[in-house]
Amino acid sequence: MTAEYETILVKNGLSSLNKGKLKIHTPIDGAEIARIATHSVKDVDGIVAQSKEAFLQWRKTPAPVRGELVRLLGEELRAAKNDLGELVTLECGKILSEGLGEVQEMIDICDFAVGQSRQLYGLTIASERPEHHMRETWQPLGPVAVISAFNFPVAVWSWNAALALVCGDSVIWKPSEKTPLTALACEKIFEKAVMRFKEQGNLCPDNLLQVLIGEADVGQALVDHTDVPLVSATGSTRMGKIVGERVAQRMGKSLLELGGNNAMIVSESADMDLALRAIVFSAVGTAGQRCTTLRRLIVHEKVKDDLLQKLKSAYESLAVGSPLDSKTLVGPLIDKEAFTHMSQAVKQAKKEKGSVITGGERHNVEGLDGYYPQPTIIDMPEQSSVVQHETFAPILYVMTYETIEEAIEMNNAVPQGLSSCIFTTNVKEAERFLSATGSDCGIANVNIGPSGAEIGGAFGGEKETGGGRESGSDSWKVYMRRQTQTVNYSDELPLAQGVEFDI
Ligand code: UN1
Repeated sequence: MTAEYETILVKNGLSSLNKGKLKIHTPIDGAEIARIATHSVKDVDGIVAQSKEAFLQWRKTPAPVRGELVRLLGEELRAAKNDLGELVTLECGKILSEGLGEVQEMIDICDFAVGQSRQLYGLTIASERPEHHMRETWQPLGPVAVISAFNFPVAVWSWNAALALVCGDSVIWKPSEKTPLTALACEKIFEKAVMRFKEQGNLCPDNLLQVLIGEADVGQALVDHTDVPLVSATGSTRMGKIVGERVAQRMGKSLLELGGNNAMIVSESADMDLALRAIVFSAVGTAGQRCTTLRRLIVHEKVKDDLLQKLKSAYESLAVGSPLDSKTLVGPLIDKEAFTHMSQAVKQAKKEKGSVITGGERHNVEGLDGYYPQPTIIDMPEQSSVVQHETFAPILYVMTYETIEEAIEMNNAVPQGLSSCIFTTNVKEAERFLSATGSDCGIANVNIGPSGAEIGGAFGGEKETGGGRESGSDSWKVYMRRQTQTVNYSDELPLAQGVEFDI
């Protein structure tokens, strides 16, 4: 391990982690950076029991006071932004600017959740009976399991945790086994916030946040636990189908944020410079490893050749290299397996009559033994099988269209439904894309790429993306139990619907 890596670990309070069976490698050059202990299936019961105990106390804390803890968490994250951002880069390989952006996303959701802590609004409802009150109240739910993926190792946890905490829930976090170090660093940051919260004279239960490190079997025990009313899981559709089914078996709630296969329609009237920049960021950023990554370019046949030519030269000028280097725009894929999937997809695309416009291979970065991908564009005759599939790599498939109706149909003709966008200066096309007969995705943008959403909106998608919504808007409601309350303050007992039942 280099001195630079060592410094990043030390700054995050993670020095000399060299015991345990889980080996962590940085995707930058494959070096082992830590060994850590893992939990086993038999630990899960105890962890859930502790979480439940924490919940039983925490739910009694007034919501705005719970918000104060999250405010302090936001402050601690501000202080830790640079260090944690570097750790994100070291552990998952995204470029430093994106690592920092990810921590900013955490800060943003903390701010949002603090405001939300004073706005857990219910309703008062008109009762059909005289001298009766009806209302809808949102109550804390219980221990919430958060299963996060390697590609947003900390932000997605914070979307869930910040809201769950103000809603009165405790949190058990199972990070990806590829990125547990960032989770351990966040646990330490959270502990600092708890300490300051207590110094202010507030009560805070132990084990409000617990990090559970382990493989699929440990995750499964958590998912199956009946004392965990909500499982929020981010990852592949394959994983989500297993989690969703298991949680449904025990009638729990799940919040699933799964694969995307996001498209951009580029109309004849589009501002091509704008489109070009948006395409490159959203298709190549994070080395194509966002669930919101642009994977399908649906371009009007009249502008295709020109756009492809510009794209090709933009792609070939991109700096591929160490994500810690500020000039780099494309870092490594997470591991060898990810590169194998990329190669298989390129091979399959060729079989399906695609022609590779640029890229397709591993990029050799002098002195770094990581899996650096060449940003890849493949011209496809149609949205054949490989295009239907989410491959977590910087591969952009390009198809053409003639009419806007056809383009929208193509946008919707995949199993996933996360994000989508159109580049156009034609208001009719834009509004059609945003209408009930337009994009079928959870996110639909005009003149903005499909990735890089702000936290203020609800984040998530339809179909195989899993249907969950997290982060902004009213996503907080999933972390609470909705209760309909009716109070009779009369001397009579009128029954609803006029039913008579005299005894
Ligand atoms: C993910 O890839 O799981 O919209 C989340 C975006 C980010 C979040 C991506 N704000 O691209």
